Amino acid sequence: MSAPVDPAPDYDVVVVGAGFAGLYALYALRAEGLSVVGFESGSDVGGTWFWNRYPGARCDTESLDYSYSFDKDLQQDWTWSERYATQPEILRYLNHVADRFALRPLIRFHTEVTSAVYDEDSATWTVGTSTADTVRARYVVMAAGVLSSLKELDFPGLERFRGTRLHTARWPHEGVDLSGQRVAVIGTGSSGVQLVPRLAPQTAHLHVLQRTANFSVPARNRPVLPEEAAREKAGYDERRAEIRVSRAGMKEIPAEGSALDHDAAERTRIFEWRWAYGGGPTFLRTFTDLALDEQANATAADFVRAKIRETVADPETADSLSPKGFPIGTKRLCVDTDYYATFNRPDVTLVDLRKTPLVEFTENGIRTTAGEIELDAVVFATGFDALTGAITRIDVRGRGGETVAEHWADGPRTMLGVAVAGFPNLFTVTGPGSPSVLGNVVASIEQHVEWIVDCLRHAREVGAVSVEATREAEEDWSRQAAEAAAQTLMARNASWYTGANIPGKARQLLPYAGGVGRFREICDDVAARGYPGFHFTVPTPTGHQA
Ligand code: N01
Repeated sequence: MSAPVDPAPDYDVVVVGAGFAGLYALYALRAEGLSVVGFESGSDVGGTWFWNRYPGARCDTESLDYSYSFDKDLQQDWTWSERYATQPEILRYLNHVADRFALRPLIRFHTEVTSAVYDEDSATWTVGTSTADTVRARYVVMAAGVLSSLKELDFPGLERFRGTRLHTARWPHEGVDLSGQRVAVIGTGSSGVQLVPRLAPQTAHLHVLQRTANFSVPARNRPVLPEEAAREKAGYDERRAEIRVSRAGMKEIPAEGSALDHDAAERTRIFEWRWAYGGGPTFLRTFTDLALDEQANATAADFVRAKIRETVADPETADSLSPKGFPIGTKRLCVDTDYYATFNRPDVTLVDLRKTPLVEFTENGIRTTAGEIELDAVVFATGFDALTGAITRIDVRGRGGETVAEHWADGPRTMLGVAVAGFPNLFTVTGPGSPSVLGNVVASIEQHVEWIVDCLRHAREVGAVSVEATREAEEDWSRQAAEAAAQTLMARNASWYTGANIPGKARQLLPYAGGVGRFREICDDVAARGYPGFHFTVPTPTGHQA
């Protein structure tokens, strides 16, 4: 490490992506006085909420929490209309943020970042794109999303199918009219479960192709009443302060102790109350130990299975819809409005792929072992290469030409989910090894971006041209993340949380399971102690790095 340092890259920072993370990174870095440019493959801002326009798409963290806290006037001026905002409303919000803070001019749209190569001599990144655009920057901030890289569609014979093909995460912006058509939805995760009740009333017949039944709980969505909005806004500072130190980054109804401390009747009464009034994924926090203890977890799983049997009229369909063989919540809990009841419609058929596996696509539909299903359209709700895919699909090369994909071949290793050893001046927002998807991701995005800005300020104050996580720190954090994972049931099950949905992907719990509040404390402590675990390279007076 001793070479002249190039003083003049094109920008201080390149930000990849213009969703919640990218927009806030652009805002905060510019406010720090840094020159920034954003690249976004879409034609506009929004990220996840730009792409996932399928009917029924909405958030399952309460809107009051799933929104930026960095600007008090913004949070006072914006009023959410529903407890859980729809995709169009969240996209309107992000457009409002982009305009209000004049972020759009910083972003080059229709431009996908394809490569980022670190030059050790000049301590800069050269960022290549799908257009002719190439820029050189001191830092790169990856804000490309945690659920944005699509899982490959590897269905036999797919190219033969002559009907319409749709993907929930690439839904046509002009919408699509499926009325009177024979449609199949493949996939029953969060996207499929939201889509199915909305498609069923339109289509002539809807076939829901389910490989693994997952648990779903009711959203209990409702309008936000004006007096409620006023009350929440008056107490917004306290609400935000509370969620910053919370386990999941959102306001919650307190848990009722251990599930095993109550007798069966009392436990059921408490579950019933949550089911009716709680709403959303906080069902998993009805008791303190549902995510940690198999016996406690089984009480929640049994409760939801009983609800499915109560709701679905046909016992065989109810049985197929009942998840088996894994604890509730170890695959991301789904949140729905009328999902199970939709299977009581005569024009909806559940195709249980465990009983009748999908064989191939044909010209006219899909063949399972039970025969051919004739279709006009197929919707893929088949998921993502979560947390790592958006980074590894880019040719990111650090020291010695090593790629991030190579570095993570045996599973992602990071320092605090924000930095990767051997990749100086590269930051990942809500990357693997941070709480990320295990809670309100917007709260985690703000925490990570603010930490990155503080770190870059520190680099400037000490005159550093590069900052890099050390290998020892990365190893140590990976060990701590693995220890936190080992406390949970989630780490033991096959799901996208553990990389199991992508063939060949190394298996480990991708996010940090120690909680949002605890993670913030750890990050703040690292900053307060002058960034142990990070190496800051300061040029010597001769213009060389040391
Ligand atoms: O994707 P998923 P998603 N043949 O991976 C099936 C967030 N989100 O888009 O389990 C047949 O969860 C697969 O089956 P299996 C949220 O974090 C939030 O639904 O692998 N089936 C599964 O059923 C969520 O978890 C909201 O056996 C195949 C489904 O496709 C994450 O995004 C809304 C298959 C994929 O489910 C991803 O959700 C939407 C194959 N070859 C998304 N391949 C909110 O509510 C895959 N499947 C906030």
